Amino acid sequence: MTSAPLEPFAVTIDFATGALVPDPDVLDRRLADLDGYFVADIDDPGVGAYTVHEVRVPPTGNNLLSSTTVLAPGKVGDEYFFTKGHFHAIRDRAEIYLTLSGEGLLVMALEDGRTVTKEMRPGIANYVPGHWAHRSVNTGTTPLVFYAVYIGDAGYDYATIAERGFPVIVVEGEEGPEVRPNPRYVAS
Ligand code: S6P
Ligand code: ZN
Repeated sequence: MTSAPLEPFAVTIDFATGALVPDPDVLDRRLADLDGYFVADIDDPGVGAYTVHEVRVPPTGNNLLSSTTVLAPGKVGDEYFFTKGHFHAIRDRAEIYLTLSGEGLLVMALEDGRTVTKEMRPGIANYVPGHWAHRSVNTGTTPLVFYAVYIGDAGYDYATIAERGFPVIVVEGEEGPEVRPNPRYVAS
């Protein structure tokens, strides 16, 4: 069955702030929402971690959803701030991240524990194939802003990451960011 055509439209993206015009659906994540995700304890749960600004489109398999994410700089213990990270509920759904400002790392993991980490900086478009969980990490001192485009029915599986963690963590080392095994990772 084919659906009726949508009306073409455009949004304006501020590359520095991630704000959209129009910007009807903004999700606000605080450190409290990341309770249990970091190795160290969170000092101040009220601190803002990231916002997600969604372009409003029906979440169906014939559409492309998109959003900007604005991830604050900061650390909990030695770990840089990150997004929760998720598999897509429909596992094989792919996604593209285009970094607009800031710097960071995109950590991706398969369910068997294999990981790939890629640089995020303005102008880099990262391809996240289906089946790879993905988490963005802000390793810089300014907000990390990126634009994500994904298949509309991808959905979210947060529970697997919440329960098992990612196989690796990103910490501040002597000479910059280091990717290390996550001591709290629960292998399958
Ligand atoms: C959606 C896409 C992004 C993230 C956003 C926040 O498939 O990957 O829009 O939702 O970066 O991360 P998270 O892990 O909290 O959804
Ligand atoms: Zn995703």
